[in-house]
Amino acid sequence: TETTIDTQQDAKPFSFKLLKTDGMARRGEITTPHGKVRTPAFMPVGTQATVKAMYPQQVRDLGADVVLGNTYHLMLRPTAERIAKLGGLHKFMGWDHTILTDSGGFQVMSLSGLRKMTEEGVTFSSHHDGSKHFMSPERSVEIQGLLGSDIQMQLDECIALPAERDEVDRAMQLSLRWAERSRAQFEKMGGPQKGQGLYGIVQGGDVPDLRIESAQRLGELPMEGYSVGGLAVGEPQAVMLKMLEITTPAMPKDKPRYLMGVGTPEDILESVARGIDQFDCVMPTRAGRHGLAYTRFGKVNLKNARHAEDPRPLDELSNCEATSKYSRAYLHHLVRVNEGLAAMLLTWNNLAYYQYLMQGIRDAIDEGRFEEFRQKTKEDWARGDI
Ligand code: PRF
Repeated sequence: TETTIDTQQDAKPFSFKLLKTDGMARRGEITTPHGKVRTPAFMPVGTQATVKAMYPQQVRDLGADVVLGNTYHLMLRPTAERIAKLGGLHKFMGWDHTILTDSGGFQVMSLSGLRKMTEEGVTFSSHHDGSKHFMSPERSVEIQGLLGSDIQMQLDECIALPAERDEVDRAMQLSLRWAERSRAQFEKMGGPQKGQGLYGIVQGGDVPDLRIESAQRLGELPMEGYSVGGLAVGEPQAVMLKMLEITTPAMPKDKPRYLMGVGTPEDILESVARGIDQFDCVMPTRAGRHGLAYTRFGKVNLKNARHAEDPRPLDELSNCEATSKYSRAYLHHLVRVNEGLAAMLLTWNNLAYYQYLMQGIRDAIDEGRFEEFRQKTKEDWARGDI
């Protein structure tokens, strides 16, 4: 008989272990070809194959197990084919841990110029040079496979709120059909054999029965995980939390649940309390580049003149150097003169705070004191920075 060595067949399958629950909050562990992801997890955003203003090793040292990349940006520049030729996204960006990629559906809607949506897919013009491109559920999964993404997203249609029920229904049904096509392509690409995962995306806007239908029908498809999309798109926070309360009980219990593009520290805490396991958001990185620091005692706007002669660090008890070593006066100065180090230090601080929050959440669930942790954390934020 013939012996073949196929390393891809040896890959451990994608898996999710639910380790502990505390109320609706869940502690878990995802295993991908690039290691383990402790959940609840915050995934720093690395849209253009970089978490802006951070070295990959710094992101890792803060406790991130996974970063997010974007199909939309990378397909335009430097292209998925070029990244594949260079050995895949992990090698390209120097990140040897898990990578999750968004499918491009959301970015096409929010960033591209002219676009035309059909059953087949979406034709759009690049926000760089106006060049025309086509994205289908199959093409999106193909690109994510070329990138070598460990956790891939189906192509979906996310619409802004408020919207008419008929429009929400149409986009949700289209997203369900695209979920099936994405799954077929993922299997064709050998994703399961490589130990990768494909997540379906629940849509349904702010319409309860559409959310439930989307979650249930998506749950019948054999995905490695399920995302909640179409929230944090213009609706009040209370509406988002209400939708989560309705949606998560209709989702599979034995698979990870990812709330896309969320959010503030408070959004994260409240969403964990409603059964979410994974998050991503540009908030900590973008705010860091705009002079805003997240701390245990809420937000600090370092542009403000009140920091000009303040010798205190942001939080002397933090083990992040950016947070504990540099004075507010210095950070204020760097922000005011628009130095690159301002973005570097504040992004570092913000990602450190987000990962500190996630570790606190995980420990609290492990020890069955999530509710107490939630109250204490909110009290600290309410106290404000003094
Ligand atoms: N779909 C996809 N990506 C997303 C969203 C979505 O609905 C959101 C909505 N908050 C953020 N990112 N594919």
